[in-house]
Amino acid sequence: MATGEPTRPATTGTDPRPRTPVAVLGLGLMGAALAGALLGSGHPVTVWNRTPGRDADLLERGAARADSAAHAAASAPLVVLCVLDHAAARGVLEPLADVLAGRTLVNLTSGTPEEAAETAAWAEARGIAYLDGAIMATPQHVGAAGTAVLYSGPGAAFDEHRDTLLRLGGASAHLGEAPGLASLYDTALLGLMWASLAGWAHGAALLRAEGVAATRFTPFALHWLGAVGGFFEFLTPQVDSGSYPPDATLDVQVAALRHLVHASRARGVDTTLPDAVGLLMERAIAAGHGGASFGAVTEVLTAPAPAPAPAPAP
Ligand code: FVH
Repeated sequence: MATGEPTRPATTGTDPRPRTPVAVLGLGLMGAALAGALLGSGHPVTVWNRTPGRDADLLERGAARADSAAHAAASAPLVVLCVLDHAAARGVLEPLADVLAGRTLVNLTSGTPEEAAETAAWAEARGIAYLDGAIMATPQHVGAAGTAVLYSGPGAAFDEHRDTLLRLGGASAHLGEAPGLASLYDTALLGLMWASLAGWAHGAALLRAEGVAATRFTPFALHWLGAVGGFFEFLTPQVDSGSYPPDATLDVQVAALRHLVHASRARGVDTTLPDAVGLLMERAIAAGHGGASFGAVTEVLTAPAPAPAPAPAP
């Protein structure tokens, strides 16, 4: 059984609310950070990891070690799972069905919306309250007030453990009952991150071609991202309404994009990124949105690509 097994919820500091015991399964970089944040918030924490020996620091901080995942899960009403991927998660969970019944399982392993729905159905059929979650942070930011962990699944399960879950990230939110929502938001936000990082990298490469260091470029990039955030807010009601009155038309913007392609080519900088953005803009223009705002690009992103023009007759 779990050594030093917690016997009752603890309280801590000035916050008199009792601390729910939590079991943490998976002590990789993220799992260890999750367990550490809960320990730091006064929760009794029992930990388990597939490979022994990754819990030394946590034990020193008061965690209890379980000699199996089942013993860890049996130690707490709230079980947090954070392992490599969906296959690993299901491998851990399958043998725990009986011991998890009647408890709340929070799965913070990355996966697809479909995998989340599959695990949610597995859990529901076994009387396990299941929340899927996406951690929008790296381990060092777990537990911070500004950190967001996005959850989906039964609102009652989130409400029951809200205080505990908010101690993993003060900006966390419950997105809705559909189990795949957290993963869908996660992948959408990661897409925004990768596109933004790609845009920054392209700009840094373009300026480096003229001997300008990234340390000079990034402050301007950060300032400009503030304005770009304003563009998001300007376009949001347009995307929801399907009406795109322009601040700058796509016709005007695609002309400016061609300047980026020209400047890149003239400096030997790859144009894959601006070419891809230009393709989307051209498709929206071809669909009749040349006089619309950039928001009209969403119309072609959700529509099938036009069939390629037939090859000209010989
Ligand atoms: N690290 C990060 O910044 C990101 C932030 C966003 C969310 N991700 C997701 O969190 C999951 C865990 O990621 P991680 O960074 O903790 O990953 P590792 O440090 O490599 O630890 C992996 C743990 O998973 C265990 N594990 C792997 N395979 C299995 C298996 N078949 N059965 C049981 N456990 C397994 C591994 O155990 P061990 O190798 O120590 O025995 C680690 O505990 C992940 O979904 C990220 O996408 C992190």
